[in-house]
Amino acid sequence: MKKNKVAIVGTGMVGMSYAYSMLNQGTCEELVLIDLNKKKAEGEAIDLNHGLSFAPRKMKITAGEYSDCSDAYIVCITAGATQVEGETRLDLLHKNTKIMKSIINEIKKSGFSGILLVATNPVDIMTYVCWKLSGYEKSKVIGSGTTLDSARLRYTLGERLDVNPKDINSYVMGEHGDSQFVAWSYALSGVQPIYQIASRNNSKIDFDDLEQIEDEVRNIAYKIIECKKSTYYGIGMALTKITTAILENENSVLTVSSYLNGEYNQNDVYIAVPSIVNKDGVREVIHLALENTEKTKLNNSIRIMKENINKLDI
Ligand code: 6V0
Repeated sequence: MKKNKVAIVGTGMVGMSYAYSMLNQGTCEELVLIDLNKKKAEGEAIDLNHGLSFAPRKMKITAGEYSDCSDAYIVCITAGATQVEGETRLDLLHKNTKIMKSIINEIKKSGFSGILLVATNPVDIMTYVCWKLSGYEKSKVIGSGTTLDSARLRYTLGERLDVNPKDINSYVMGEHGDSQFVAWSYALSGVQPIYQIASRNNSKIDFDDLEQIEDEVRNIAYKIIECKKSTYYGIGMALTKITTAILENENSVLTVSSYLNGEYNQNDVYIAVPSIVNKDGVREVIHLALENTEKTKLNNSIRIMKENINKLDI
């Protein structure tokens, strides 16, 4: 296995935003683009190669076949149908399960033994589907989960508090979808609990604002889809961060979609919870002692995931 090789399956808006972000950040040494539409992958590879003179490091970028996954360290799946206006992420369930079946079959045939990163929606369920169909280790199949939603939260809180979003340590947990929630009891701006900031007189935010921010983060994808049909730059950068955490063995805390095996008193489900990500995939699921209302929200998300998984023929 090559330590610095990434393959992307799906060279649409998400796949290519991810590829472009990796090119700009010099995330890997070798990048293979795979798509049902081979011409599209070929054109994208040529276009990206023309940016190499301006990139921070050398990168071998090619359009390829599934057999190219055999020695990749990471294969990221971004292929599939997207939400159209009025559709939720869960509406994509059956269409994308069918697509995952064909893709996983091909990836397995290649002999791939690295880390599978899934971005296709509904991402928590598609990650479960990919794990189940592949038979790979649980910790080596990871969904992008709410990594993007947590970044949206950090940005929004950063703006409201006038603090660098990198210093906002706050997480969105649960489904990457309508039942997600913010773990406010663990939210910090730098070292200050957000709850403490919100309860102060004359603070920049109060408790009503927290509710409004949580709603805004949950629903912002619908606004983007209404304005420009789909969302891709944010997820492209979120996938790059997860990739860097893996390739650089960072032990970064990210709200990826992880398999629960007793954590949060739950089993046999993939859901977004803060997890430590390194060269082995998910090294550890962080089991937070959530407040009762937060526990109820997480359990609700998990119930929705399980109900939908039960509808699938996998
Ligand atoms: P897109 O731009 O339509 O690209 C999809 C690509 O997948 C196209 O190039 C297709 O040719 C290709 N494709 C379809 N079927 C197959 C197949 N069987 N094998 C190989 N390639 C195939 O979609 P976009 O890139 O915008 O979105 C892709 C997926 O990402 C969708 O499911 C989105 O809902 C999802 N997103 C996930 C996010 C997250 O946070 N996890 C965020 C945004 C979008």
